[in-house]
Amino acid sequence: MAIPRNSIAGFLVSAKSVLQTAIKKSQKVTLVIGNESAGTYHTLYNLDSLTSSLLYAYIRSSTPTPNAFTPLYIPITNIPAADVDIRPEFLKVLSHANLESHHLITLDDLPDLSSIESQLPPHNTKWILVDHNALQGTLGSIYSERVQGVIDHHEDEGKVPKDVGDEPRIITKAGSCTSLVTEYCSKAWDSLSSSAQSSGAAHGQDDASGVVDDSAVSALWDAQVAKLALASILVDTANLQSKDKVTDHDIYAVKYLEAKMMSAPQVSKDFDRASFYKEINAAKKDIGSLPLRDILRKDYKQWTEGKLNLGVSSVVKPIDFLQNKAKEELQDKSKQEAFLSAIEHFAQERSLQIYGIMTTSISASGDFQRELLVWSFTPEATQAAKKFSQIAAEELGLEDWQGSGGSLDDAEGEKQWRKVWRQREVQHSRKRVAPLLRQAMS
Ligand SMILES: [Mn+2]
Repeated sequence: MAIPRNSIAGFLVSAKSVLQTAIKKSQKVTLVIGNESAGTYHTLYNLDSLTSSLLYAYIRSSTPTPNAFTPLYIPITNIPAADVDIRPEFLKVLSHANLESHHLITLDDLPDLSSIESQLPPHNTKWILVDHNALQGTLGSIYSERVQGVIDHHEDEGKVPKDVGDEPRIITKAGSCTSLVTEYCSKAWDSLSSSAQSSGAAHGQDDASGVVDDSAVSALWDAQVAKLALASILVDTANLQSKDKVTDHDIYAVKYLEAKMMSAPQVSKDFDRASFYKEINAAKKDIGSLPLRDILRKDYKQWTEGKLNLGVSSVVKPIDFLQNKAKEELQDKSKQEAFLSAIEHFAQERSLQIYGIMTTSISASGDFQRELLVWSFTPEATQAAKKFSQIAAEELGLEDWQGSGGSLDDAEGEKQWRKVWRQREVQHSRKRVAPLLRQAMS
């Protein structure tokens, strides 16, 4: 039994309420989930995971197989609700499908992790993985036996059973997992579009469309979902220009999704692939409206070496921007004081002995540039930080830095130590800088 056809927004509203009822009344649920954000350590969860789960759940719920575990597939966005708002590219993409962050079903909508086993017992659940193929973390420890289906473009970890019944077990190379989901769902989606079985009741909910007949409504809903999916594929393949990423799956999916969009003039009339790609990509860097704390935790990783905790934030704006941001938030201080007190607080919240900030930006003359800040807070950490500045100086091309508000260095003390550099060897990202810091700590 298929659920009545609806817009993606309407679909998510019903799916959220079905999940709430299922938790309360101990009913069965089918959950579709993307790559996890790996707890407090880093934030991998990206657009591809989001749109893969939305597309799969939306199409499969409208066209379930007769012996499906449940007719409804609920897409779980594998991050807390608060983490949606620190991803401007999510908000931008969602807006193209008439969605807002509150529509998403996030980890906050699952029961409290301490009681999750009692409120959402494993035998009541079936999980489909998209954009990864091994359920991780707390969810993995409770539900990994209940995974019965996967579509992914990472290396097969062999965790998903070979026999997954009516669900797919597709793990193959593609630029974007969303391309594989599109391909898998295309037949079902086409039958859905052609039957245009939109429910009469749903018309009232579709406020933005202003259309009346069923096929036009259905075409608009299709186009909105297609645009969501398209955004991920374009971002993951650099607008199909990245030679080492693009596969035939991606090329097929982009064609397919654009055709779906073209059937709804409201969506397709101003559409241009290159400018759409540019718009979504620009949104990733549009962090100006976020509070400083969210900017620092948006792309953050943490490690422990011996007794020392190290945290490193990567930021797509220069330190001057961060100082001005801090000043806006703490107006009675100078911008240096405001910035330093904000980042010290950030490090304290996470019990860090060493905190680093790596920035990337484009200079006025168009050059890609990097800055690196390292701050140690204890004598032991200070030894490590000084050691880092010696062993890494040459490889990273570290040069003294001065911002518009002057130097931020405090390189005299034994207890605390702080230094900001311009990093001339710009090819080295956190993937290289963090190991160098950890090496100095051990
Ligand atoms: Mn992916």
